[in-house]
Amino acid sequence: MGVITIDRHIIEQQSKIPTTASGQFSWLLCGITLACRMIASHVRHAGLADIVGATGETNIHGEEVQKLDDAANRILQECLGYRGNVGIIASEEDDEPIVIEEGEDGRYVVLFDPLDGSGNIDSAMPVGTIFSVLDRQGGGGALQPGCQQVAAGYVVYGSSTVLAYTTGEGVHMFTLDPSIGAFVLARERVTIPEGKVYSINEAYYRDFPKGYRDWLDWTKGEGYKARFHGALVADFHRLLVDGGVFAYPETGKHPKGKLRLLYEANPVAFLAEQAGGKATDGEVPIMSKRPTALHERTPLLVGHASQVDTVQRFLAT
Ligand code: FDP
Repeated sequence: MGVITIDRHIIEQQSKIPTTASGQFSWLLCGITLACRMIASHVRHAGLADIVGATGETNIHGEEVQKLDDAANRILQECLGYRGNVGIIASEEDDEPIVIEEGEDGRYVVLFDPLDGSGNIDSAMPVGTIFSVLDRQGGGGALQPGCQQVAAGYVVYGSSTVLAYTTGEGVHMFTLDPSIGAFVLARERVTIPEGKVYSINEAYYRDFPKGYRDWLDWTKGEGYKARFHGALVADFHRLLVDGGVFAYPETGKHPKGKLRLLYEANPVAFLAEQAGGKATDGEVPIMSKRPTALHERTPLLVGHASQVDTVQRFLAT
């Protein structure tokens, strides 16, 4: 069988689905994986080149833009801009979506957070890229519910660089082999193990809704471990590998949750469901939510199905 690179995997997956077998969709996904390899190289060289620290600007969310945020955003824009089939791109770093191709050729919308957890850069902690792909053929633009995603994935730039993606046929994981510059298949059809691990910023305990506080109290003495990286992609990757549950609920500072529905919660929810898990905002499934704004925020509870159910029982009381 030989080495299965991500490009080969994507093409083989797509050839199984006659409606998307034109190669156009594969060409689009290969643009994302190329961009992520380039971002990985920037992340690895961050301490060596003059690309650590802030640009001095703030983004639409009022957050300081890091130099690597800016570089990662430009790389994705560039790699997707010439695909020919990308109509709209929307990024955490840009106020408005960028229209690349108005006509029918611009069939896909790509939404992304180019460098998730960028607060981790200066301390050499993991960061990531996360993306969601929508089809415009049903007439929708960037504001489509998550259940209409045609692909989603992330790359975590950690002790190794790992990519996971889904096109609705399971979740597949690849490791970047730096010696050949390619993502190589590591695991196919990943499922979330149950795992007694929770990932939540417990420093906000007093600010969480009562159900979350009751659940956190209950976990003590139940054999749980806590893991929180401060980067959604890294925490979600750990969850896919080791199991458990991740939550970022409503807080006083972020009454609607902190994470962004379209390019953080939706792709994570699609991956989680494809890996046998669940993702909810505490009331409704994340992928059923109808977005009304590009940078809309949502509470997020995601993980192994039975672990999510346990939290929800506390939320319901
Ligand atoms: P960041 O702002 O550094 O990009 O995307 C929001 C996010 O990171 C998530 O990746 C992460 O889970 C969360 O914020 C961490 O927020 P807190 O520092 O409030 O815990």
